Amino acid sequence: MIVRDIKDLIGTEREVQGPGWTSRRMLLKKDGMGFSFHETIIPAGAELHLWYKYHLEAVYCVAGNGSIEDLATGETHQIYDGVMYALNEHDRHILRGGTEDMRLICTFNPPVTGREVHDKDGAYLPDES
Ligand code: 9YT
Repeated sequence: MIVRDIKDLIGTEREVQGPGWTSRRMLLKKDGMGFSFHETIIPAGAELHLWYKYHLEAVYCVAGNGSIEDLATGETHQIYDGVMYALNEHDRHILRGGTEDMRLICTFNPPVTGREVHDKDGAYLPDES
């Protein structure tokens, strides 16, 4: 069994930051679950252009607010405590922080391996190990 307290991850190798996001990676590929599991903080007002070409991601908001724009349809969906979105078609999107920092629980399939950050297209590169 794996039991982890987020407080023990802050400031370690498992905390990764990029422009407009901080990710605390509670489960990684090496933990052997077949998916990774993260807490992600998106500050108020942030704007991220993302396109997970090589991963599927599901995201569940547990605090704060923001929105996601689906670049295939032009639709924007509000995000707040209780809303989940799943990028089941590797959907290109813009994630926007709202008026309060968003706290998101995210899972990636296949799992991220460690300290991935987005490339110029907003993707994490595939794991080739
Ligand atoms: C929601 C999203 O994709 N934010 C970017 C960071 C990512 N969730 C991660 O690595 O935790």
